[in-house]
Amino acid sequence: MTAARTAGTATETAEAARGVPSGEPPLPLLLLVGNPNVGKTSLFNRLARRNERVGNYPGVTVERRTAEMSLPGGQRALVADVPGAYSLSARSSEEQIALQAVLGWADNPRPDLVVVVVDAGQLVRNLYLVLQLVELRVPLLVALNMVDEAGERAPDPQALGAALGVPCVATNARAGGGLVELSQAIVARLARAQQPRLHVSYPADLLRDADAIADALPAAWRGSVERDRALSLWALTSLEPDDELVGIPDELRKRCAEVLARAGQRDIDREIIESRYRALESLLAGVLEAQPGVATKTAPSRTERIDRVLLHPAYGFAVFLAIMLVVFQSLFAWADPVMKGIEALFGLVHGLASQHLPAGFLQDLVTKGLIDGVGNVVVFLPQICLLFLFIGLLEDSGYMARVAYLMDRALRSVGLHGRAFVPMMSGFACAVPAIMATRTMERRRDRLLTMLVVPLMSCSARLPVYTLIIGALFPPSHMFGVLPVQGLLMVAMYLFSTCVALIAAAVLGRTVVRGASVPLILELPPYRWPGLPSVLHLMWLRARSFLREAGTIILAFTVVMWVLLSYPKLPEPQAAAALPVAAQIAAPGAELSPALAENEARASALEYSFGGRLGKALEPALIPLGFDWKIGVGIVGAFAAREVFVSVMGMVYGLGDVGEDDAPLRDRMRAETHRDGHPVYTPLVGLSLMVFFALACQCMSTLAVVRRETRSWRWPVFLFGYMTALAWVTSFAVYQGGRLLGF
Ligand SMILES: Nc1nc2c(ncn2[C@@H]2O[C@H](COP(=O)(O)OP(=O)(O)OP(=O)(O)O)[C@@H](O)[C@H]2O)c(=O)[nH]1
Ligand SMILES: [Mg+2]
Repeated sequence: MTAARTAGTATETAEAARGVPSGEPPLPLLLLVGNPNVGKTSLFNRLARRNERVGNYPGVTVERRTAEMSLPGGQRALVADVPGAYSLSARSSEEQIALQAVLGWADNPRPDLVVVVVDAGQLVRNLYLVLQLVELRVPLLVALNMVDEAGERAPDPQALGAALGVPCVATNARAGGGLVELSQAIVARLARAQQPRLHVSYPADLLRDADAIADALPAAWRGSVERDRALSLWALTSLEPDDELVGIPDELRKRCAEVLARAGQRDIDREIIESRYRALESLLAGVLEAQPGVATKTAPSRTERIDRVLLHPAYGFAVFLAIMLVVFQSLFAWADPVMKGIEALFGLVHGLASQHLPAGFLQDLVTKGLIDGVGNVVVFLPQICLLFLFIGLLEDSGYMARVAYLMDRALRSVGLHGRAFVPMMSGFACAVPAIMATRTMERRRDRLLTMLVVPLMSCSARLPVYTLIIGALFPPSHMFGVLPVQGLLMVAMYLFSTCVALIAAAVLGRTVVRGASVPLILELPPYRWPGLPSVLHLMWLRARSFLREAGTIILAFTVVMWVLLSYPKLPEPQAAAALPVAAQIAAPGAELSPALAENEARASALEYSFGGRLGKALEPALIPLGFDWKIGVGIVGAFAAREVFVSVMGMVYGLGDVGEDDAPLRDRMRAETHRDGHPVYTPLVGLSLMVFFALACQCMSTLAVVRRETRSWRWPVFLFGYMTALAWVTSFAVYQGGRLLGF
């Protein structure tokens, strides 16, 4: 192996990071880098037989991942996948991750071979990064990926490799083409160093500037003259007073500032970029001249033709709304049979448990607490699966990026960074990865603003709550005879949350986190047939995490809530005394029917419990929103995780009412009345409740991830406060406004 190794403690750290027991020779480390959306993770998955997330839009991977792989001849190696980067300027945090991984900075082990993945159809743009890597003299190999898609436009790998002086292999990471050749090239390249051929001629002034700071570079970074020069140019263009790069010596920063001050009016960035593009143009002219017609495209491509409709300001939105409607209506229509099956299954288990367990505390805990509580949540599994199937199909086809394009104006007009789109869309699934996806943004201000509004997007945990309420209070019907009302309401909730998120961004961006917005330079990926395995894999991951959550957090809180709702028990004399009073309130002067008496006795017991008292204590704050104390209990439970609302409501009505014990929750909610006989759940209450759930910050994991990403408690506290206040005020406006209008 010829790769340079850092000596002493640096090597030890590197080996520890590779998980190699001391004493054994370290495994060679391959690093996959490249522009966003070129297929790095697809290649990583192929090489290491992993199943990491891929998607047809830039910025899917946001963290470094390492795995073991085997090479021809039985040799083992480590392969690492990092976020995509257009260059190594390190202005965004993904570029920083890529740069540090390439150079072995900040506790990263230094790679033995950098495999730069290139989109064969986008050569000019992709080669800029290749050129930077060549200049840094890192051991390099080019994987010319997506050759299937580039078709005739793909350059000849031999010719390109010869021009760069770097081995080059054609691959199709999606279908697994060219992998054997790639592995062989990796083995050959690990065994033998090769001098790259690509050379950039920079203006003499620039070279003098670079040489003026070269001796301030730390000794551990330095190498050949070319490498030192490349690092100096990098430092000149990348070091900024507010960058978050660690380990940069003060002397280097000082020297750069002096050179830049001396340069005066000269635009150093431009001089560098222009010189590099000149070098690339002449290189490509050489490579491509053997393939006439490669660079010139004539007929509009399939993607361009589809985009004429889907990006059209009017048709584009119409198609978007139609797609949303189809998606959400099918959540109701298609999931229903499976949901009924799951309900029946839990009913069966409930029945069995009641038969076999002795009556009393244990039976109640197991049947009413555990089985019903978890069953009421798990029943939404088919909808979660369907939602992620659709999200996966839309993402992988490249359509989601078009939605970003359509939304870009709206995003910018409220002061959000154009790149906020990816986190906002991911927010439809779950706020936690969405908040992590804000790492693609360069400025802290943009990241913060996006983090503060992403939790407003309707995540999949809200889906069970919406479905329960819509299913209970809005019977299936059609508007104008064709548009399904349930689906429309669901679309409305999603649009509502998006609009509120945009408005919140506009307000917060002008007050709490001020700053101007940056235009979106979004690269639209080509349309592709979604890869079914990766879509199904995404669906499975989500289903698994939903079930895991149902079996852990939700289960735990359900049990806690069950105990709170069951204890303390109403003392016997009080229970007896409560009856006539309750009956008197319920129907003055009337005979007390046994069913009503039983019902009232249970309601009094519920009110007497800790949970009931908590709900009662909150009732004054909730009545203006149209909620009674029982809903209050559900809302308290939901602050742990939104789905807990569903299980708590199941218990509240299971414990507090008589009736068919196995009647679905939505039927029981529909039948629930106040003591004066009015229904508790009117459509207006349902709407107010959905609005509350859309806007309140009821998710501990979200707060934890904001704390982690901002490294401060200030922002999660602020997030929680503002969202909860917003939820209360908006529900209040909806409920009171609706009543004024006579609903
Ligand atoms: N046709 C074709 N599609 C590919 C190929 N390699 C990857 N893809 C598709 O390209 C898209 C992007 O793939 P990823 O592996 O996520 O790309 P990435 O470089 O890791 O992307 P980021 O993490 O966002 O930087 C996915 O839709 C893949 O299915 C290929 O060789 N041919
Ligand atoms: Mg990736």
